Amino acid sequence: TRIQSIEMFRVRLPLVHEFTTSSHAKRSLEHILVALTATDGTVGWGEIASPSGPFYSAETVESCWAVARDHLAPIVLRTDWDHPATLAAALAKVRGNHFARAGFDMAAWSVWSSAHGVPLAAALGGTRSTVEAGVSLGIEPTIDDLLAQVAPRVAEGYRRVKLKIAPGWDLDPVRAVRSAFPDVPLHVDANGAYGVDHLPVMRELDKLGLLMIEQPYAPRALADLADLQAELDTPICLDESIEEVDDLITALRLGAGRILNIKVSRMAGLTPAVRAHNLAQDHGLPVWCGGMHEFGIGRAANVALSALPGFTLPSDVSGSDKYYARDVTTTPIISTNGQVEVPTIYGLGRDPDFAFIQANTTTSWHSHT
Ligand code: OSB
Ligand code: MG
Repeated sequence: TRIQSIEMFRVRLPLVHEFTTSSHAKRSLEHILVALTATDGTVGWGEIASPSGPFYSAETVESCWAVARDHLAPIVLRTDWDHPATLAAALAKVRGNHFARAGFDMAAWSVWSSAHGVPLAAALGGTRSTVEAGVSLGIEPTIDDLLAQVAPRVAEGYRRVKLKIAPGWDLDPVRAVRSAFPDVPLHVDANGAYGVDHLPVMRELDKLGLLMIEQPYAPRALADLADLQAELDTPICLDESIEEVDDLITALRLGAGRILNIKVSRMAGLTPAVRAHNLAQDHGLPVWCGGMHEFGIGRAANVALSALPGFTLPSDVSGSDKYYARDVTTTPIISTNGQVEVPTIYGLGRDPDFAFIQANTTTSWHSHT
């Protein structure tokens, strides 16, 4: 396969509800949509879902845009590939910049699965026809505000609720949700905001019957995470710590966690995400698919990935409506009673709404052979 043309669109969409994590708050998101056109006319879309600021990872929308334009697009235009893994290997000559690379890897999988007439999920090795969806809820001004966010999601049938925590917003809100919704599977995500000095808080969290504690310590603190896991009954789930399959090998050796959140963006695309899934499965480590508030393109890729057999825990693949009044695809992703259908049509299974994308594009860029 040869790509003859690349288009990029910086698209800004407002969030229906402000989202706050341990590091920052956001009201709207700007993601970069990538469209690749092969010489045979097949088009594939991908999404670079980087946050605007360098708080989740070192990348920003600006850094993604520059790296995509100056380094990744030229590689895509000059590489001849028969499988997306070949293109991913060429893109991996660029170190880091995983969100930017993920957009192109995802678009290559879209091209490949369309050209071969197979659904993306099947192309990746997926076996499920529906995937289980959970929701991720941000830090709220008050516990009552948080309970008001949890109630409708539980009523909608989401399979688990994840609460963002940070020092000062942890035991009280989690206990309040636990007692208001005693049967809802619950987990917490600290985005690395704690450290070894917070062991007493971790011990209290350990008593709350949580499914997991996601990324309690900083991304590189694998040795301390291993010590913490040895102290706790609750599984630690790794997110920011695992950017490379090699990080997962280290984490498995150390025993730094018992669950893995696989994010397409964080891993640099679907190709390494599938490899991480396979390695985790070999080691009996349950995985689920994390999100970056993706628009419909990246969200469709997350649904396809979640169809792989090792994704045995509910993924952050909530319906588009949880974040956006209107999405960039002609049909939104819908969760019904906590289940999202895996498309059976070839390719990504969602069509971009081109007029809507253009209407919300702040900057676009085009390059061709
Ligand atoms: O850690 O999982 C995270 C969003 C931005 C940055 C980090 C994270 C998140 C989420 C969003 O939790 C989950 C979703 O996309 O539904
Ligand atoms: Mg996380």
